[in-house]
Amino acid sequence: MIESMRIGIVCYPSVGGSGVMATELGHELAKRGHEVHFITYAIPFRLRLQEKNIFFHEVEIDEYDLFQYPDYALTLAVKISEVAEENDLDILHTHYAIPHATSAYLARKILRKKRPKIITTLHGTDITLVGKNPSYSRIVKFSIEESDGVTAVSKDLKAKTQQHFGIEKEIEVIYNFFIPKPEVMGDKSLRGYFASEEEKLIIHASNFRPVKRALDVLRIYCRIKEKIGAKLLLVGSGEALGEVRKEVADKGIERSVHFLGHSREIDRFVAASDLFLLPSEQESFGLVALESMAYGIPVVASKVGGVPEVVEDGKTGFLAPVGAIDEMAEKALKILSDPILYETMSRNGQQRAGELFSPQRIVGEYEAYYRKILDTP
Ligand code: GMT
Repeated sequence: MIESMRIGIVCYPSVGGSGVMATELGHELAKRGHEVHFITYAIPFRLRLQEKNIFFHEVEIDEYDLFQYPDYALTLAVKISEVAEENDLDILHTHYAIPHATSAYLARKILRKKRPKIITTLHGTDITLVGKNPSYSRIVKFSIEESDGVTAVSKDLKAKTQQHFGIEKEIEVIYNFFIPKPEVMGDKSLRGYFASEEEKLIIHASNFRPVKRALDVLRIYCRIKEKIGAKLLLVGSGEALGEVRKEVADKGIERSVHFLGHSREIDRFVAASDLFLLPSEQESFGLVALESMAYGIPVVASKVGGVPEVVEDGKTGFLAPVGAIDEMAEKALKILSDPILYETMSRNGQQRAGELFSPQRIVGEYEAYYRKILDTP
Protein backbone atom coordinates (compact mmCIF):
# COMPACT_ATOMS: atom_id res chain seq x y z
CA MET A 1 0.00 0.00 0.00
CA ILE A 2 1.50 3.30 -1.11
CA GLU A 3 1.09 6.19 1.32
CA SER A 4 -1.17 8.89 -0.09
CA MET A 5 0.42 11.84 -1.85
CA ARG A 6 -0.66 15.36 -2.74
CA ILE A 7 -0.26 15.67 -6.48
CA GLY A 8 -0.60 18.68 -8.78
CA ILE A 9 -1.40 17.95 -12.43
CA VAL A 10 -0.78 20.49 -15.17
CA CYS A 11 -2.18 19.69 -18.61
CA TYR A 12 -4.04 21.07 -21.58
CA PRO A 13 -7.73 20.95 -20.72
CA SER A 14 -8.88 20.82 -24.33
CA VAL A 15 -9.53 17.74 -26.43
CA GLY A 16 -6.30 15.86 -27.10
CA GLY A 17 -4.63 12.70 -25.95
CA SER A 18 -2.26 14.31 -23.46
CA GLY A 19 -5.08 16.13 -21.64
CA VAL A 20 -7.26 13.03 -21.69
CA MET A 21 -4.45 10.92 -20.24
CA ALA A 22 -3.65 13.49 -17.55
CA THR A 23 -7.32 13.67 -16.56
CA GLU A 24 -7.83 9.91 -16.43
CA LEU A 25 -4.61 9.50 -14.48
CA GLY A 26 -5.86 12.10 -11.99
CA HIS A 27 -9.17 10.23 -11.58
CA GLU A 28 -7.40 6.94 -10.98
CA LEU A 29 -4.94 8.46 -8.51
CA ALA A 30 -7.80 10.11 -6.62
CA LYS A 31 -9.59 6.75 -6.43
CA ARG A 32 -6.45 5.33 -4.88
CA GLY A 33 -6.64 7.91 -2.10
CA HIS A 34 -4.24 10.56 -3.38
CA GLU A 35 -5.24 14.23 -3.34
CA VAL A 36 -5.17 15.49 -6.93
CA HIS A 37 -5.05 19.19 -7.88
CA PHE A 38 -5.57 20.12 -11.53
CA ILE A 39 -3.96 23.43 -12.45
CA THR A 40 -4.95 24.76 -15.85
CA TYR A 41 -6.85 27.53 -17.66
CA ALA A 42 -10.16 25.63 -17.90
CA ILE A 43 -11.75 22.57 -16.38
CA PRO A 44 -10.40 19.61 -18.38
CA PHE A 45 -13.36 18.43 -20.43
CA ARG A 46 -13.42 14.94 -18.97
CA LEU A 47 -12.74 15.97 -15.38
CA ARG A 48 -15.27 14.70 -12.85
CA LEU A 49 -15.03 17.43 -10.27
CA GLN A 50 -17.71 15.81 -8.17
CA GLU A 51 -15.40 12.93 -7.30
CA LYS A 52 -13.59 12.65 -4.02
CA ASN A 53 -10.00 13.96 -3.78
CA ILE A 54 -10.25 15.98 -7.02
CA PHE A 55 -9.63 19.74 -7.01
CA PHE A 56 -9.41 22.32 -9.76
CA HIS A 57 -7.46 25.60 -9.76
CA GLU A 58 -8.03 27.98 -12.61
CA VAL A 59 -5.11 29.85 -14.16
CA GLU A 60 -6.28 33.26 -15.24
CA ILE A 61 -5.13 34.65 -18.52
CA ASP A 62 -4.68 38.37 -18.30
CA GLU A 63 -4.91 40.38 -21.50
CA TYR A 64 -3.05 43.61 -20.94
CA ASP A 65 -2.98 46.20 -23.73
CA LEU A 66 0.77 46.31 -23.89
CA PHE A 67 1.00 42.59 -24.59
CA GLN A 68 0.38 41.83 -28.21
CA TYR A 69 0.05 38.15 -27.23
CA PRO A 70 -1.53 37.02 -23.95
CA ASP A 71 0.84 35.21 -21.63
CA TYR A 72 0.04 31.85 -20.08
CA ALA A 73 3.40 30.42 -18.99
CA LEU A 74 3.99 33.08 -16.32
CA THR A 75 0.53 33.14 -14.78
CA LEU A 76 0.68 29.34 -14.75
CA ALA A 77 4.00 29.48 -12.86
CA VAL A 78 2.50 31.80 -10.27
CA LYS A 79 -0.61 29.64 -9.88
CA ILE A 80 1.47 26.48 -9.52
CA SER A 81 3.53 28.09 -6.76
CA GLU A 82 0.39 29.21 -4.92
CA VAL A 83 -1.34 25.84 -5.20
CA ALA A 84 1.82 24.00 -4.18
CA GLU A 85 2.23 26.18 -1.10
CA GLU A 86 -1.42 26.21 -0.03
CA ASN A 87 -1.86 22.48 -0.51
CA ASP A 88 1.57 21.28 0.47
CA LEU A 89 2.06 19.42 -2.82
CA ASP A 90 4.51 16.53 -2.91
CA ILE A 91 4.53 16.05 -6.67
CA LEU A 92 3.85 18.32 -9.59
CA HIS A 93 3.16 16.28 -12.71
CA THR A 94 3.24 18.27 -15.94
CA HIS A 95 1.86 16.75 -19.11
CA TYR A 96 3.30 18.07 -22.38
CA ALA A 97 6.56 19.90 -21.88
CA ILE A 98 5.67 23.23 -23.49
CA PRO A 99 5.22 25.46 -21.56
CA HIS A 100 4.19 23.36 -18.56
CA ALA A 101 7.62 22.02 -17.59
CA THR A 102 9.08 25.52 -17.86
CA SER A 103 6.33 27.05 -15.73
CA ALA A 104 6.89 24.30 -13.17
CA TYR A 105 10.59 25.11 -13.05
CA LEU A 106 9.80 28.79 -12.44
CA ALA A 107 7.24 27.92 -9.77
CA ARG A 108 9.80 25.81 -7.96
CA LYS A 109 12.21 28.75 -8.00
CA ILE A 110 9.55 31.01 -6.50
CA LEU A 111 8.82 28.64 -3.63
CA ARG A 112 10.85 29.28 -0.51
CA LYS A 113 9.98 26.36 1.74
CA LYS A 114 8.77 23.00 0.50
CA ARG A 115 9.28 22.48 -3.21
CA PRO A 116 7.31 19.71 -4.89
CA LYS A 117 9.20 17.29 -7.10
CA ILE A 118 8.55 18.01 -10.76
CA ILE A 119 7.74 15.15 -13.09
CA THR A 120 7.34 15.90 -16.78
CA THR A 121 5.59 13.51 -19.12
CA LEU A 122 6.51 13.93 -22.77
CA HIS A 123 3.60 13.19 -25.05
CA GLY A 124 4.80 13.62 -28.60
CA THR A 125 4.81 16.84 -30.55
CA ASP A 126 6.28 18.63 -27.53
CA ILE A 127 9.42 16.81 -28.74
CA THR A 128 8.93 15.72 -32.34
CA LEU A 129 7.37 18.88 -33.77
CA VAL A 130 7.09 21.97 -31.56
CA GLY A 131 9.99 20.98 -29.31
CA LYS A 132 12.30 20.62 -32.30
CA ASN A 133 11.49 24.10 -33.48
CA PRO A 134 14.65 26.16 -32.80
CA SER A 135 12.49 28.82 -31.16
CA TYR A 136 11.65 26.33 -28.40
CA SER A 137 14.39 23.73 -28.51
CA ARG A 138 16.74 25.16 -25.88
CA ILE A 139 14.04 25.79 -23.32
CA VAL A 140 12.51 22.34 -23.85
CA LYS A 141 15.90 20.70 -23.27
CA PHE A 142 16.52 22.90 -20.23
CA SER A 143 13.09 22.22 -18.71
CA ILE A 144 13.42 18.47 -19.24
CA GLU A 145 16.84 18.45 -17.62
CA GLU A 146 15.60 20.53 -14.69
CA SER A 147 12.65 18.20 -14.02
CA ASP A 148 13.20 15.77 -11.16
CA GLY A 149 11.70 12.96 -13.20
CA VAL A 150 10.85 12.56 -16.87
CA THR A 151 8.60 10.00 -18.49
CA ALA A 152 7.79 9.34 -22.14
CA VAL A 153 4.71 7.58 -23.47
CA SER A 154 6.73 5.19 -25.67
CA LYS A 155 10.22 3.80 -26.12
CA ASP A 156 10.35 5.54 -29.46
CA LEU A 157 9.60 8.94 -27.92
CA LYS A 158 12.26 8.34 -25.28
CA ALA A 159 14.84 7.52 -27.96
CA LYS A 160 13.86 10.56 -30.05
CA THR A 161 14.14 12.84 -27.01
CA GLN A 162 17.58 11.51 -26.15
CA GLN A 163 18.79 11.72 -29.75
CA HIS A 164 17.42 15.11 -30.57
CA PHE A 165 18.29 16.95 -27.39
CA GLY A 166 21.33 14.91 -26.43
CA ILE A 167 19.72 14.34 -23.04
CA GLU A 168 21.51 11.90 -20.79
CA LYS A 169 19.01 12.13 -17.96
CA GLU A 170 17.12 8.91 -17.29
CA ILE A 171 13.74 8.85 -19.00
CA GLU A 172 11.19 6.34 -17.78
CA VAL A 173 8.82 4.86 -20.34
CA ILE A 174 5.29 4.68 -18.95
CA TYR A 175 2.69 3.85 -21.56
CA ASN A 176 -0.74 5.41 -21.76
CA PHE A 177 -3.71 3.46 -20.51
CA PHE A 178 -7.34 3.25 -21.50
CA ILE A 179 -10.46 2.22 -19.62
CA PRO A 180 -13.17 0.91 -21.96
CA LYS A 181 -16.69 1.70 -20.87
CA PRO A 182 -18.55 -1.52 -20.08
CA GLU A 183 -21.83 -0.10 -21.42
CA VAL A 184 -20.18 0.70 -24.77
CA MET A 185 -18.28 -2.56 -25.19
CA GLY A 186 -19.77 -4.49 -28.11
CA ASP A 187 -22.54 -1.92 -28.57
CA LYS A 188 -23.20 -1.80 -32.30
CA SER A 189 -26.50 0.05 -32.03
CA LEU A 190 -25.15 3.14 -33.83
CA ARG A 191 -23.99 1.09 -36.80
CA GLY A 192 -27.34 0.94 -38.50
CA TYR A 193 -27.51 4.70 -38.59
CA PHE A 194 -24.48 4.92 -40.86
CA ALA A 195 -24.20 1.67 -42.76
CA SER A 196 -26.39 -1.17 -43.99
CA GLU A 197 -25.88 -4.69 -42.68
CA GLU A 198 -23.80 -5.69 -45.70
CA GLU A 199 -21.55 -2.67 -45.47
CA LYS A 200 -18.43 -2.23 -43.38
CA LEU A 201 -17.97 0.83 -41.20
CA ILE A 202 -14.52 2.43 -41.23
CA ILE A 203 -13.60 5.13 -38.73
CA HIS A 204 -10.93 7.75 -38.18
CA ALA A 205 -10.92 10.20 -35.28
CA SER A 206 -8.39 12.95 -34.75
CA ASN A 207 -7.71 16.66 -34.47
CA PHE A 208 -7.24 16.76 -38.27
CA ARG A 209 -3.87 18.39 -38.14
CA PRO A 210 -1.56 17.82 -41.14
CA VAL A 211 0.39 15.22 -39.12
CA LYS A 212 -2.69 12.96 -39.20
CA ARG A 213 -2.66 12.70 -43.04
CA ALA A 214 -6.43 12.84 -43.25
CA LEU A 215 -6.40 12.72 -47.06
CA ASP A 216 -4.71 9.32 -46.79
CA VAL A 217 -7.66 8.18 -44.66
CA LEU A 218 -10.05 9.17 -47.42
CA ARG A 219 -7.93 7.64 -50.18
CA ILE A 220 -7.50 4.35 -48.30
CA TYR A 221 -11.26 4.28 -47.77
CA CYS A 222 -11.89 4.90 -51.48
CA ARG A 223 -9.64 1.96 -52.41
CA ILE A 224 -11.56 -0.24 -49.93
CA LYS A 225 -14.85 0.95 -51.34
CA GLU A 226 -13.80 -0.11 -54.84
CA LYS A 227 -13.87 -3.71 -53.59
CA ILE A 228 -16.52 -3.88 -50.85
CA GLY A 229 -19.46 -1.84 -49.60
CA ALA A 230 -18.26 0.50 -46.86
CA LYS A 231 -18.97 3.81 -45.19
CA LEU A 232 -16.51 6.17 -43.55
CA LEU A 233 -16.93 8.03 -40.25
CA LEU A 234 -14.70 11.03 -39.62
CA VAL A 235 -14.80 12.23 -36.03
CA GLY A 236 -13.14 15.49 -35.02
CA SER A 237 -12.29 18.78 -36.60
CA GLY A 238 -9.18 20.66 -37.59
CA GLU A 239 -7.41 22.50 -40.35
CA ALA A 240 -7.06 19.48 -42.69
CA LEU A 241 -10.75 18.79 -42.76
CA GLY A 242 -11.34 21.35 -45.53
CA GLU A 243 -9.25 19.49 -48.09
CA VAL A 244 -10.97 16.25 -47.15
CA ARG A 245 -14.41 17.79 -47.65
CA LYS A 246 -13.29 19.13 -51.00
CA GLU A 247 -12.03 15.75 -52.18
CA VAL A 248 -15.23 14.09 -50.97
CA ALA A 249 -17.23 16.61 -53.02
CA ASP A 250 -14.94 16.21 -56.06
CA LYS A 251 -15.44 12.46 -55.93
CA GLY A 252 -19.18 12.83 -55.37
CA ILE A 253 -19.15 10.51 -52.35
CA GLU A 254 -20.94 12.80 -49.89
CA ARG A 255 -23.42 10.06 -49.02
CA SER A 256 -20.66 7.63 -48.08
CA VAL A 257 -18.56 9.82 -45.81
CA HIS A 258 -20.04 11.05 -42.54
CA PHE A 259 -18.42 14.09 -40.97
CA LEU A 260 -19.35 13.92 -37.31
CA GLY A 261 -17.40 16.93 -36.11
CA HIS A 262 -16.00 17.27 -32.71
CA SER A 263 -17.14 14.68 -30.19
CA ARG A 264 -16.19 14.44 -26.54
CA GLU A 265 -17.11 10.80 -26.40
CA ILE A 266 -15.85 8.96 -29.43
CA ASP A 267 -16.17 5.58 -27.73
CA ARG A 268 -19.60 4.75 -29.12
CA PHE A 269 -18.56 5.53 -32.68
CA VAL A 270 -15.39 3.48 -32.36
CA ALA A 271 -17.17 0.52 -30.78
CA ALA A 272 -19.84 0.56 -33.51
CA SER A 273 -17.25 0.48 -36.31
CA ASP A 274 -15.37 -2.38 -37.98
CA LEU A 275 -11.94 -0.86 -38.54
CA PHE A 276 -9.90 2.14 -37.40
CA LEU A 277 -7.55 3.93 -39.82
CA LEU A 278 -4.56 5.83 -38.41
CA PRO A 279 -2.17 6.69 -41.27
CA SER A 280 -0.35 9.48 -39.36
CA GLU A 281 2.95 10.98 -40.37
CA GLN A 282 4.03 10.90 -36.73
CA GLU A 283 2.47 9.41 -33.61
CA SER A 284 4.34 8.97 -30.38
CA PHE A 285 1.76 6.52 -29.06
CA GLY A 286 -1.64 6.68 -30.77
CA LEU A 287 -4.17 6.69 -27.96
CA VAL A 288 -7.05 6.18 -30.40
CA ALA A 289 -5.42 2.99 -31.64
CA LEU A 290 -5.37 1.69 -28.07
CA GLU A 291 -8.98 2.75 -27.60
CA SER A 292 -9.99 0.83 -30.73
CA MET A 293 -8.14 -2.27 -29.67
CA ALA A 294 -9.76 -2.11 -26.25
CA TYR A 295 -13.17 -2.21 -27.94
CA GLY A 296 -12.06 -5.07 -30.17
CA ILE A 297 -11.74 -2.97 -33.33
CA PRO A 298 -8.67 -3.82 -35.45
CA VAL A 299 -6.42 -0.97 -36.57
CA VAL A 300 -4.60 -0.24 -39.81
CA ALA A 301 -1.94 2.36 -39.11
CA SER A 302 1.37 3.70 -40.27
CA LYS A 303 4.47 2.10 -38.89
CA VAL A 304 5.73 5.21 -37.23
CA GLY A 305 6.85 6.49 -33.82
CA GLY A 306 5.41 4.51 -30.94
CA VAL A 307 2.55 2.96 -32.93
CA PRO A 308 4.29 -0.44 -33.29
CA GLU A 309 4.53 -0.58 -29.48
CA VAL A 310 0.74 -0.29 -29.31
CA VAL A 311 -0.57 -2.06 -32.42
CA GLU A 312 1.03 -5.45 -32.84
CA ASP A 313 1.53 -5.83 -36.57
CA GLY A 314 -0.35 -8.83 -37.91
CA LYS A 315 -1.92 -9.57 -34.50
CA THR A 316 -4.13 -6.61 -33.50
CA GLY A 317 -4.11 -4.91 -36.89
CA PHE A 318 -1.63 -4.14 -39.66
CA LEU A 319 1.07 -1.53 -40.07
CA ALA A 320 2.49 -0.07 -43.27
CA PRO A 321 4.93 2.72 -44.17
CA VAL A 322 3.70 6.31 -44.00
CA GLY A 323 1.85 7.19 -47.20
CA ALA A 324 1.51 3.57 -48.40
CA ILE A 325 -2.15 4.02 -49.28
CA ASP A 326 -2.44 0.94 -51.49
CA GLU A 327 -0.79 -1.29 -48.92
CA MET A 328 -3.01 0.01 -46.12
CA ALA A 329 -6.12 -0.50 -48.24
CA GLU A 330 -5.02 -4.01 -49.14
CA LYS A 331 -4.41 -4.83 -45.47
CA ALA A 332 -7.74 -3.32 -44.45
CA LEU A 333 -9.50 -5.46 -47.06
CA LYS A 334 -7.70 -8.53 -45.79
CA ILE A 335 -9.06 -7.95 -42.28
CA LEU A 336 -12.55 -7.01 -43.42
CA SER A 337 -13.02 -9.94 -45.77
CA ASP A 338 -11.77 -12.71 -43.51
CA PRO A 339 -14.13 -13.30 -40.55
CA ILE A 340 -11.72 -15.64 -38.79
CA LEU A 341 -8.82 -13.20 -39.07
CA TYR A 342 -11.17 -10.42 -37.95
CA GLU A 343 -12.29 -12.28 -34.84
CA THR A 344 -8.72 -13.22 -33.96
CA MET A 345 -7.46 -9.66 -34.31
CA SER A 346 -10.40 -8.30 -32.39
CA ARG A 347 -9.73 -10.70 -29.50
CA ASN A 348 -5.97 -10.12 -29.60
CA GLY A 349 -6.51 -6.36 -29.45
CA GLN A 350 -8.74 -6.55 -26.40
CA GLN A 351 -6.33 -8.87 -24.69
CA ARG A 352 -3.30 -6.69 -25.47
CA ALA A 353 -5.08 -3.53 -24.33
CA GLY A 354 -6.18 -5.20 -21.11
CA GLU A 355 -2.81 -6.71 -20.29
CA LEU A 356 -0.30 -4.05 -21.30
CA PHE A 357 -2.27 -0.84 -21.10
CA SER A 358 -4.64 -1.31 -18.19
CA PRO A 359 -5.10 1.40 -15.54
CA GLN A 360 -4.12 -1.10 -12.83
CA ARG A 361 -0.76 -1.60 -14.45
CA ILE A 362 0.02 1.92 -15.68
CA VAL A 363 -1.27 3.89 -12.68
CA GLY A 364 0.70 1.53 -10.46
CA GLU A 365 3.80 2.36 -12.52
CA TYR A 366 3.18 6.10 -12.06
CA GLU A 367 2.69 5.70 -8.32
CA ALA A 368 5.90 3.73 -8.00
CA TYR A 369 7.73 6.32 -10.10
CA TYR A 370 6.40 9.20 -7.97
CA ARG A 371 7.57 7.39 -4.88
CA LYS A 372 10.99 6.74 -6.39
CA ILE A 373 11.42 10.42 -7.30
CA LEU A 374 10.22 11.51 -3.85
CA ASP A 375 12.77 9.22 -2.26
CA THR A 376 15.60 10.59 -4.42
CA PRO A 377 17.36 13.41 -2.55
O1 GMT B 1 1.21 15.98 -29.85
C1 GMT B 1 0.05 16.01 -30.22
O2 GMT B 1 -0.37 15.83 -31.36
C2 GMT B 1 -0.95 16.27 -29.20
C3 GMT B 1 -0.88 15.19 -28.21
C4 GMT B 1 -2.10 15.40 -27.44
O3 GMT B 1 -2.07 16.24 -26.55
O4 GMT B 1 -3.09 14.77 -27.81
O5 GMT B 1 -0.81 13.89 -28.83
C5 GMT B 1 0.30 13.16 -28.48
O6 GMT B 1 0.04 12.60 -27.21
C6 GMT B 1 -0.92 11.54 -27.19
C7 GMT B 1 -1.10 11.08 -25.75
O7 GMT B 1 0.10 10.62 -25.19
C8 GMT B 1 -0.43 10.39 -28.09
O8 GMT B 1 -1.37 9.34 -28.09
C9 GMT B 1 -0.28 10.93 -29.52
O9 GMT B 1 0.28 9.89 -30.32
C10 GMT B 1 0.66 12.11 -29.53
N1 GMT B 1 0.62 12.73 -30.88
C11 GMT B 1 1.68 12.70 -31.70
O10 GMT B 1 2.74 12.20 -31.42
C12 GMT B 1 1.47 13.31 -33.04
